[in-house]
Amino acid sequence: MQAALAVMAAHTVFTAAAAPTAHHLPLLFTNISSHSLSSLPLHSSFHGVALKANLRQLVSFSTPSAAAPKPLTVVSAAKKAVAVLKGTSTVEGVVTLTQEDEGPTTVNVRITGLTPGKHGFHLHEFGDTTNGCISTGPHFNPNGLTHGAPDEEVRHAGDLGNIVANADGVAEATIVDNQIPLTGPNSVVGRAFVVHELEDDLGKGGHELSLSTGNAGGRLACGMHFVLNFIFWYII
Ligand SMILES: [Cu+2]
Ligand SMILES: [Zn+2]
Repeated sequence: MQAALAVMAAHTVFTAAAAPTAHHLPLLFTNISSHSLSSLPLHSSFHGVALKANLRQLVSFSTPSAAAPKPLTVVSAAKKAVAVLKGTSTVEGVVTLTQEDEGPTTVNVRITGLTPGKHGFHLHEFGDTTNGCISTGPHFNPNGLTHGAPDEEVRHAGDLGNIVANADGVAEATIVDNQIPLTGPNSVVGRAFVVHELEDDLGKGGHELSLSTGNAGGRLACGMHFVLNFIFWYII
């Protein structure tokens, strides 16, 4: 039996109205905007599961055959997401995430308008910015642990430590982390990144807030407008 490896990428912007029936569309590309999904009555942890089912159906529908479509076996998937951070100040930025299959997530961060030095950077629980960054809630913490450094076992999943702004107020960082996958129950989709006014003390500052927030001060900018872009490698 011969098997060939092929690549299929996904690229379709779902609107809130189209999302519930998206699996009927014979499209090869799928971009999921959590900004539009957030208006749907879905719990954020549900997104990854729903997405998987829809995408598998998309793959089946797209088979170019007059006969009954043969199910395709997805052997690898690269996932990508983007969040645009904004706030009430001049601080703004873009966070890009990529994940190969079930491997670690690579987070590329570029934020401008900061004061030089360290700033706490976290994934917060809710992708809700209706009341500014405060409505993103606490640090994403599915395991019920206390706040910590990203390289420690005891940490919130959303604890990504500090990013460092240079003299021009620009912070650029690449973070590789195992606790913030792009799909599944602990998915980043439907949550928000937040950059803070102050340095995160990583739970060691001895302040009353150290074990909950790292005492990182106010929330300068936040973003939850994720777009998921899947690229599949599958056997035909
Ligand atoms: Cu935070
Ligand atoms: Zn935390």
